[in-house]
Amino acid sequence: RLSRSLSITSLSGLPLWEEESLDMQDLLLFEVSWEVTNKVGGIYTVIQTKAKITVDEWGENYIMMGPYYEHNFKTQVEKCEPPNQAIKAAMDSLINNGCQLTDQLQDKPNVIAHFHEWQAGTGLVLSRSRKIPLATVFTTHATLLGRYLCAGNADFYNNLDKFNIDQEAGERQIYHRYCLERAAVHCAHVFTTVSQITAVEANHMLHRQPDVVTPNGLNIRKFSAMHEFQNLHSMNKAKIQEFVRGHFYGHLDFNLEKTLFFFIAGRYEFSNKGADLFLESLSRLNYLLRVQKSDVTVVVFFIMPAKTNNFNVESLKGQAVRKQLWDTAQSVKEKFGKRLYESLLRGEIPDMSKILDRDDFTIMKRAIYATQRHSFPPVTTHNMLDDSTDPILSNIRRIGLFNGRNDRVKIVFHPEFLSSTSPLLPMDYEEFVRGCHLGVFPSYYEPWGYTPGECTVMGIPSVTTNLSGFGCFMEEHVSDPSEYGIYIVDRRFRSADESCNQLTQFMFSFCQQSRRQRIIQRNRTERLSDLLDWRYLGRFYMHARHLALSRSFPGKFKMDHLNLAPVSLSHSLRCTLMHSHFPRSLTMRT
Ligand code: G6P
Ligand code: 1S3
Repeated sequence: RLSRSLSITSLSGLPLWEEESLDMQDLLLFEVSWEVTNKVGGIYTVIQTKAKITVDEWGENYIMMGPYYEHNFKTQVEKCEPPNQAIKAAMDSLINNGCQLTDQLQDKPNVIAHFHEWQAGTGLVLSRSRKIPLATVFTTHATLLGRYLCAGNADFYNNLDKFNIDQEAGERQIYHRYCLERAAVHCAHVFTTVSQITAVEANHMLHRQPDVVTPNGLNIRKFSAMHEFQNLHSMNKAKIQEFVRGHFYGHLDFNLEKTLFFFIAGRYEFSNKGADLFLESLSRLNYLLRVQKSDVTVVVFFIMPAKTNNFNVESLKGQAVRKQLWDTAQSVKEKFGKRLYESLLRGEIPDMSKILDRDDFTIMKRAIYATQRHSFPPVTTHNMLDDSTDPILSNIRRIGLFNGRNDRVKIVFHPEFLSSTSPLLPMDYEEFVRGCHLGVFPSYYEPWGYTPGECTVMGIPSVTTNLSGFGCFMEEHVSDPSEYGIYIVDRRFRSADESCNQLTQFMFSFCQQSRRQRIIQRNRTERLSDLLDWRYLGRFYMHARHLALSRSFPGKFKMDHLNLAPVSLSHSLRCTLMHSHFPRSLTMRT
């Protein structure tokens, strides 16, 4: 049997492999996650975007396992026959005997089982305790305790080594889940996290240092010509502009050609995802744009799902009013055109002041009258169930960004993920991102953070932080990320107030760019996308799998120890994390 020798050399800290193909014939790879075909958050994106390169490598020997939801099954996958006897036997056994495992695996192929997160970890713990011969990998995309502590406003990074983790888990009533997570981590032959910052966190919260860091990639779609993705920006921006025309009807005293669209999107974790810092910075940006008498307007979208009972009337009315104006303009245009045409046929240039009659003017006046409103354009597009306590709304009330006429920063809070079938903003997420100018993701707790990466591969600049896996990765591998449209807010070495000013400054400078500068910057941003391609980052997963094989079946699979340099935390990052001060609390302006 061929052992795969890995020779790792470092290119800016990233390993390079000398490929040697592994004999896959007697191998099976299972990947198990609650988010296989089931979109809860970022793990779904990992699994879904990585599928292609894994299938390229493993073909029919790659099997994913996830929860069965009929709708997802019908819309995302195709039913097929089990690809081989071993799988068929396993499935028959499951079907006939409930979820019991038989000894089908004893003389069958060697199996690698890769589990994601604590929900799937149960399978890992059980298979080890029942001594089933599997090579196991466990990946955590965030530690349970880390997420809870941060969301609870703990001064997390300054106290990483001081938490009594058992006690903290108990107090937060997640002890059972935390134990499962910790057991899976310790049972796995190979443990991985999605970034180095989460590796440090895991070391403290789960007491095991990851063997491999497996950064998250994306499926990069390459355009043959640069202008293609720029055209997509233009087309999708036009759709957002249409929405804005409706939403701000009666208050459209700003120039849409000089209006920039910023957005934040993701799981609604107010301070973890940095919505607190963002709102405070927007208030400062509004002030700066006003005192500088800037003619630029910024419309900021918050796309974070919260509890609602559907769209609100005012937002729907906005789109209806816009549609009515459009229909009126079309019908008047048609009449105008017809009369003009008939007049030209008679060889006459018509009297323009008489070409429209009294009825036409009445229709137009009525349409204009309908655009009058006595309230500000709404901040939310939906009826919020927790309106009075919602953190985004409460902070908007505090800073007073109510979409007033004089505000240069306007806010639209869309508390639901986007959909191309929405009656309000009929766009899917990708179209929306392409149409925006800047994504802003100033997270405090973000093991990786797909959102800025997704912006990058679409050529849209974004803001991230040096507390996010993605931000650290970019800082490590790109000499000046801001040159490429990736602005990294320092939330590590600066006070919260300073971070806020830094973010304000990034956004203010962005507002001062000319259209030409923005186009050039988008071209540069898009060029970074190769770095995030699974074709490149997928090798970390390969490495994890090989390590697991060599640890679980040492007689059969050997790693070339001479060449193997473990992919672990870079020393400098570990030192920084250990010895730096991390500002936590954000002192809000009153
Ligand atoms: C793309 C299009 C251009 C358009 C520009 C608008 O680059 O190809 O035709 O002028 O977008 O850029 P802006 O940053 O103003 O939305
Ligand atoms: C997690 O999802 P989240 O947004 O709750 O996993 C993602 C995929 O690895 C990661 O990008 C994100 O930072 C984590 O937080």
